[in-house]
Amino acid sequence: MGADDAVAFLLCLQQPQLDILAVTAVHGNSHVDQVCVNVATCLRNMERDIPIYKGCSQGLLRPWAQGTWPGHGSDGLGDSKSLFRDNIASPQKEHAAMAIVNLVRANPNEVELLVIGPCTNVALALKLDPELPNLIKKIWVMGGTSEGKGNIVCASEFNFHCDPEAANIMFKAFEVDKSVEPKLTLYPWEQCCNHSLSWDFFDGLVGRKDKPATLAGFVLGEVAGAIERTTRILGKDSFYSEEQNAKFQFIACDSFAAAVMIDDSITKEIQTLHITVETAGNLTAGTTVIDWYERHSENRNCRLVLDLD
Ligand SMILES: [Ca+2]
Repeated sequence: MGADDAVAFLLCLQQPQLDILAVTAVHGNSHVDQVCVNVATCLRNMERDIPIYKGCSQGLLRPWAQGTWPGHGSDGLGDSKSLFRDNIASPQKEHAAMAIVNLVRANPNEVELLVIGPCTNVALALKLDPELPNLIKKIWVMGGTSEGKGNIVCASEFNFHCDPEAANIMFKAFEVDKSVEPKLTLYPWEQCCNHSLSWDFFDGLVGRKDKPATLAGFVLGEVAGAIERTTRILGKDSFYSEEQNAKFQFIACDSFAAAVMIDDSITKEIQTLHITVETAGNLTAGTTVIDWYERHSENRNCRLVLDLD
């Protein structure tokens, strides 16, 4: 869990219509053990109790590659001292991949997955139980690119680059006939940049400028603290130029995929097509390969979000 994962998680926790069965932790912006701590810390602060399952600490074939973007903070949770709590919840004994299998099996055609980190746990679950795509209701993924503008290497987005093999397995598993609507919706990196929120709006959410301070607003302000120091405030922590800061403002990538899951009607443009992920290549591991003209694929597997309201 990095800072934007935490924002997405807070958004989900604020939706009374969502019945959140579990949180499955995976390597990514933080080590998987730290991810479990971060999830438990968010839950404690939000006064919620949801089972946490610890998953994979590295990719299927690749070691853990921690991102270096400072917006997550060194702990992935904004380096907030105010969120620290004693006696936070420990993960369940079951592995995250087994938990996905068992929860989906126990609730056939009812479970939706929100995938906002590397796809390793999901790929492992799909290999443990190849029937899962028939039993999962929907799967919402933040990752990849729609225009080839990588954010970790030139051609690849972070989540897919961390575990290209897992992302490849996931897309393959959700292939369906062209007459059928795919269950998988992908929210790509470029659409995160295209729909950044203004810092004025953020100030309202976290209870500044005479807006009422809520519990969720307080937690949001803390988990997004390093994002704010990195991308808003010019100074020693600032990662970008003043011009870049002004252009992009508040981008909490994973929260867009969560928002689309919560209300699919906010999408303005979706293209249904076939996607796979490059697993080789010196420069392109994890690159999203899109069959834009449907010349190379017998089937489809993805609803690709290309614009939001
Ligand atoms: Ca993430």
